[in-house]
Amino acid sequence: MAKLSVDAYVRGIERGDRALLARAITLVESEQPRHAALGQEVLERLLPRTGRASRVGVSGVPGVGKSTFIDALGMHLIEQGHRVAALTLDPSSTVTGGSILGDKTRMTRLSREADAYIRPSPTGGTLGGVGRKTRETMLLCEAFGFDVVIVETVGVGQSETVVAEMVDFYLVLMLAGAGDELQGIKRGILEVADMLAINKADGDNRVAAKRARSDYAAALKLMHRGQRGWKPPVLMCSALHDEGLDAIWEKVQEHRAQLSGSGALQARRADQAVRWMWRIVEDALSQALRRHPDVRARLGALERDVREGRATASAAARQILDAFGAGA
Ligand SMILES: Nc1nc2c(ncn2[C@@H]2O[C@H](COP(=O)(O)OP(=O)(O)OP(=O)(O)O)[C@@H](O)[C@H]2O)c(=O)[nH]1
Ligand SMILES: [Mg+2]
Repeated sequence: MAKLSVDAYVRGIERGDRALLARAITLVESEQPRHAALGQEVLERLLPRTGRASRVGVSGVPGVGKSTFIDALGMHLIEQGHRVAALTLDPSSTVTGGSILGDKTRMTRLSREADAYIRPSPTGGTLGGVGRKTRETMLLCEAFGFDVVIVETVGVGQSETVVAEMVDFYLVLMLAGAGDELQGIKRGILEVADMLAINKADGDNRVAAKRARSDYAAALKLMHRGQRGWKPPVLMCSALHDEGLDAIWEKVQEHRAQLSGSGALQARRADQAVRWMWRIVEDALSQALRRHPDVRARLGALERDVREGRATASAAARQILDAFGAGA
């Protein structure tokens, strides 16, 4: 890749050069410190152009229909004059893995649109790193002029919290008839969701979807969530048959209007930015610790001692921290 200056990247993105957007994202994602630093400079320069987009997270178990949903919703939004970026974050796959390629093909309509941009977010590295890159990619897309950024993530493990921490609106897609266990739905996801939508509410599945809808609505009510005045609604849709998507988007806008009016949107983003800062710090600290020669020299033996009951976890932890020079 020929070297470009920070200026060239910034100007390229300002004038809407998609190839340069893609290259800037690659820089930000890079594991190579020099490239990553250049990416940071580009991002810093573009920061004033960010912040204007609607940031929406779409989560749910594999196969619930996230990509189909984003494809269909994205088309609606483009018809309304929006410009849509869709980022996919899947901690269980790598960029070269099948599922990412699958995502491209599953958003077939959106991927042909000039006003849309689809980009898989690489995983690998630590979780904080994953979230960081996706978040920074989101900011680059905003600076480029996408006014809706949708982040797709499988709602398992910690990726859901990482994504919830970078969006304005967190939508969880659900299936009717599948047990909560199967859907990996823990209390946690219900706590961060701004809306639940029962997808595949079509054909024979419609009745079950209605039942699931009232069950989840009741479950949410019991939780007494009204976080900053917003009560997460439970809707139904069929991404495949393009039903219920307008109603969902209306709710997203209602949420935005309500939170902007009260200043809660600014507050949410401010909290997210601070938490993001800490994630980066904690991530860097943990990497530095694992790389530290004195720590590395003792790690294997200490882990074995803990595993086999010769040392307590706290005693071993203290030795690791001492070796790192951070013992208290
Ligand atoms: N009947 C029905 N099928 C759907 C609907 N939405 C998606 N599907 C189908 O469900 C399958 C999975 O859809 P995807 O959109 O790839 O699901 P996903 O959640 O993105 O899956 P991963 O990215 O693998 O986690 C596909 O065969 C879709 O055609 C729907 O509303 N109704
Ligand atoms: Mg998908």
